[in-house]
Order: sequence, then structure tokens, then C-alpha cells
Amino acid sequence: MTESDVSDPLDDPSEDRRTTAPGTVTVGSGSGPTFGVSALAELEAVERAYTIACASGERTTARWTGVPALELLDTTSTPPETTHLRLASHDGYCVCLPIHDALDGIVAYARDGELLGDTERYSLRFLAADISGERLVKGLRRIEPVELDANDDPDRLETVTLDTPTY
Ligand SMILES: Nc1nc2c(c(=O)[nH]1)N[C@H]1C(S)=C(S)[C@@H](COP(=O)(O)O)O[C@H]1N2
Ligand SMILES: [Mo]
Repeated sequence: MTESDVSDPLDDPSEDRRTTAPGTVTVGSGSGPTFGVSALAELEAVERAYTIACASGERTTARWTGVPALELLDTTSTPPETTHLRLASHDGYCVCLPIHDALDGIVAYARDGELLGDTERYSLRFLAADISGERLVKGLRRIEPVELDANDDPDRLETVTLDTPTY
């Protein structure tokens, strides 16, 4: 398969891993607005405690600093029919959340007062309350609005099992 065979970027979650610089998040499905850590830090910050609960039983709670997903989505036009947001990572990981749940979250760049890029291999992360740890995407690369029918399965747009996890 050649690149031109990929007509719908949703068919290939890793489609633009080569073209989007690590450490930036792009909002929308096209080329539009892209934020690195310094651009995010210029926006009004929120600080919230979130617990990351893994299916294995491990739990960690920290104080995260970032920008509400809602604010970022407001920087571009989002189709009113949007039902879900697809959150994709630089490592190919990808989840699809109901828009209501996703907009309640933040794109974080710091944890317990330290830039993520100083202590982790990623610099941006999605965090939200009442979302399983599995869905709190590290190395966030893109926030993409999608429109699903009631009988469409959002899992179809997810990639949560990586052969070689990066983070
Ligand atoms: N990009 C990416 N995000 C990811 C994962 C991953 O493999 N890649 N693993 C998920 C899982 S299963 C869990 S439990 C949490 C773990 O986050 P932590 O390493 O900060 O505890 O990250 C989630 N986010
Ligand atoms: Mo996990």
C-alpha cells in the first residue's frame, strides 16, 4: 500500500507521525492550529489533581498543569455534528472519547510543577477525571473531532495495543 492509498486519515492512526514534530499537538483533522509547550504555556493555565488508574491496579495521583481541551478546540472550527474526539499520540497510540468526556479534560505540559519534557520522553499528555488510565494519552499529537453514528463503534478508531510502546 502506498501513502496515496490512505484517503481517510482515520484509516491509519499513524498517518502523520512523520510530519508532525514531537512535542506538539495539532487541533482538528487538517494542518491547523498546532501548539508546542511554550505556545500552550502562554494560554491560561489550569492546575488539577488527576489519578491515573491502570487496569493492573496501579494508581498514581499528581497535580497536573495544562490547558482545557475545550479552549484548544475553540481555536478552530469544530463541526457541530462532532460526537467524539480522537486523541492520537506520537507513538501511534490512539483513543476515541465521547466529546463530552474529552472536553472536560486538559492537555497537560507539567506534573507536580515539573515540565513533562524534563522527566519523561513526552512533553504533552491528555488528562481527564473519571477516564481509565489507559485512555490518558501520553505524547499527545493530535486532537481530532469525529462524527460517529449511534451504531458506529468508537473502539474501531482506537489503537491501545502497541507492539513496541515508546512511553
Ligand atoms: N501514548 C501512550 N499513552 C498511554 C499508553 C501508551 O502505551 N502510549 N499507555 C496507557 C496506559 S495503559 C496507562 S495505565 C497510562 C500509564 O500512565 P503512567 O505511565 O503515567 O502511569 O498511560 C496510558 N497512556
Ligand atoms: Mo495501563
